[in-house]
Formats: sequence, structure tokens, C-alpha cells
Amino acid sequence: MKRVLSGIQPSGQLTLGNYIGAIRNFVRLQNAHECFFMVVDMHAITVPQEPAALREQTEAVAALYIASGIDPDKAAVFAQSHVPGHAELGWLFTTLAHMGELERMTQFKDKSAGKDSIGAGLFVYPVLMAADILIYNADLVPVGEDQKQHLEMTRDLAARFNGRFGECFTIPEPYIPKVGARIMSLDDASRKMSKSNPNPASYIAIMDEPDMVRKKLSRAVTDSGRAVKYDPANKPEISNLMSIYAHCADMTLEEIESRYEGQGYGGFKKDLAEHVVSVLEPLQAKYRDIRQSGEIHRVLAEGAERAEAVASQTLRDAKERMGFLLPKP
Ligand code: ATP
Ligand code: LTN
Repeated sequence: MKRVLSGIQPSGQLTLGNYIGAIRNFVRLQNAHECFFMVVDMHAITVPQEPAALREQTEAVAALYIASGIDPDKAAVFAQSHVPGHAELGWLFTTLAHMGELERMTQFKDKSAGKDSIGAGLFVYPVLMAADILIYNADLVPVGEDQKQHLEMTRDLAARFNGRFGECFTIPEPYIPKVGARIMSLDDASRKMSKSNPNPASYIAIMDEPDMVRKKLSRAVTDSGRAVKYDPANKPEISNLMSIYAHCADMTLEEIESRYEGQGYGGFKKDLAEHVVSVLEPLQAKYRDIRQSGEIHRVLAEGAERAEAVASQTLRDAKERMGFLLPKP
């Protein structure tokens, strides 16, 4: 059985972008693969986080995984910081990573742009991500388009380690959706929808109330034309809304085009909002039940135990190959 691993940062309210680009594929993959789904709390602190908010969001992301359909009996659901091997292997990899390759990472460039003081953690972020993936020898990593470059670097680091110290790590493959790999902001279709955007009108949060969803979508920026046509180069805003529609209504882009032929944007946006609400409402109800039950702590503890069993072995193997003197049992 192939192994799958992915993670989401508890750095804000999860968005429809996270759901379509990542979580939906987590749910699909869990039936035929051995899966590990983390809440990457140690990545979240690469930008400042309020301690109480970090704790709350960590629980919230784990609960949203379950509410979205991840079955903790199938997939290990855990917090990255509960498995200390991630940080340790991350350190080993910082000694193999090059400054130049880290400087080329577009997520680093975007998140550091215009800041006077840039944390070193933000810079080495992709090295910790490589450790997250390689410590489980994952074959497949379901992510959105924005993480492709980090995956490339992960593959390079694995190959570099294997070349120098002998075959230790599986070279992972990204698993990126064909449509919806990059859901864009509602106010600016040149930027990806992001949970850490300070403008809440730019994203649909998974937990947004139905009326909020309707309001945000009715105000989503569109061009001055009328044609509901998928043309990302010339009509990026309506194409983005069509990708969301396709996912939430389970329709193809062609079916959507023909349904709205000659009708303008008004009705399309209204229907879109109802499709989004119909996806989010049951998920939100499930989320509330899970949070109330308090069962998330048990899920995270069991997930960490399963993850730790795999991680500690890989770490030991990597350390031995690098020449660390291992303690005698
Ligand atoms: P932040 O704004 O804090 O950087 P984010 O919203 O970009 O967060 P991440 O935690 O970095 O979210 O991403 C979690 C997963 O969701 C990743 O696999 C990422 O590729 C995917 N993802 C994030 N935003 C989008 C988007 N707009 N469209 C598709 N996939 C996305
Ligand atoms: N870098 C990712 C989050 C992340 C991740 C991972 C994704 C951290 N570790 C391991 C997949 C596998 C992000 O910013 N979305």
C-alpha cells in the first residue's frame, strides 16, 4: 500500500482553497493508502502567532479534518509538534540544504516581501517540510499548486542524502488536483486565496455562515463582460469562480458554461453560493459535534503514537547513516 502524507498550518481559519486544493484529496486517498495527515503547528510559528490562537487553531484544523470525512481509524491524524523527530530530522537536513535553493522559494519571497525583519524559520521552512515528508517515506503528497516547488526541493534533499549516505529515503511525488489546485482570492484573482490574508472578504472560510458565503460571493470581483466562460488568461475572476462551482456542484467546466450560456453573472453567482453552502453546511454541523464531544484529543494522541512508530525508525536509520554514534540499548 502506498504511503500518503500531508499537512495544513493552523495559521488562521481554513478556507475553501484549503478544502478544494488539499483536504478533498486527503479524503479520497485514505481508502486505498496508508495515510498520515498532520496539523503543522511548527510551520505556523514561522510567522508570529498568538499562543492561545495557535492552540485553538490546532484543535480546529484537526476537527475540520474529521468533519471533512477523514476517518481517524484509517488515517493517522496528529499534530506535528507531538512527534519530535520532525524537528530533529529537519535540523539534519538544514546541513544538506543550500542557501541558494532556499532563496529561490517563491513562498519565502512572497511572505518576506516588504518586511524589515525576517525570521530564519521562514527561510528554512521548506527543510522542515522535507523532513515531515521523508520521515514517513511518503510516496504521495497531496497539496495545492503553490507547494509544488517545496516538493521539488524535498525530492532534491532526499536524493542528496541518498547519494551521500546510502538509500534511506523514498523520493515522493506531488499529488495535485487538475482543477482547483490554485483557488484565487475573491478580491484579486492574481493572488491565491489564503487563510492569512488580512481581508476576510478575499476568502470563503470553511466555517463561514451561509449568509456570509452569499455576501462574499455576491461581492466577488468579476470582469465587465457577461459570458460565463472558462478562460483563466483573459477572464481570471470568472474562471476562478467556475473552478469553485465545478467542485461544489460536481459538474465539469463545460457543463457550467452551457448551463449559463447567454445569462450573465448574476444568476451564476447566486447558484454558486447555494452550491458552496450545500457543501459547507453539513461539514460545519459535524465540526461542531466533534468540538463539543472533546474527542479530538484522543484522536491526536492515537495519531501521534502511530506516526511516532514510523518516524522514530526512519530517524534512527538516517542518523546511523550520517555517522551519529547511537546510544546502546
Ligand atoms: P497561509 O496563508 O497561512 O500561508 P494557506 O491558506 O496558504 O496558509 P497552507 O496551510 O499553507 O494554507 O496550505 C495547506 C494546503 O492547502 C496546501 O496543500 C496548499 O497547497 C493548499 N492550499 C492553500 N491555499 C490554496 C488555494 N488557494 N487553492 C488551492 N490549494 C490551496
Ligand atoms: N508547506 C505546506 C504545509 C506543510 C506540508 C508539509 C504539506 C508542511 N509540511 C508536508 C505537505 C507535506 C503549506 O504551506 N501549505
